[in-house]
Amino acid sequence: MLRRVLTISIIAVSLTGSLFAAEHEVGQKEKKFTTESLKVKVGDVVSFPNYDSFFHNIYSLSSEKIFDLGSYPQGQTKKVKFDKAGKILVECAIHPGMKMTIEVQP
Ligand SMILES: [Cu+2]
Repeated sequence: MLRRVLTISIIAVSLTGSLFAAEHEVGQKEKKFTTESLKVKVGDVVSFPNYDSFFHNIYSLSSEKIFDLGSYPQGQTKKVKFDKAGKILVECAIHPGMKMTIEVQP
């Protein structure tokens, strides 16, 4: 009985977690990110649409979220889920001037 209650509450917690997870957008436009900084919550997803007519390659080497989206053309969007709190520096491998930070709050 106790085990069943525990299982149900674990399912409820994980369901609420995903229900409240928000999706944010950080576009790439004119060789810049559409925002220099963004605050999200743990579990949120950020999409990175490319609005430029050339390729971008979004990545991060910050220990809380290491990722590399590879290079992709105009019209394509890639998504990243942030599952750990911290400050993440996001850069573009093709354009060294492109930088922005995502603060993931617990
Ligand atoms: Cu770029």
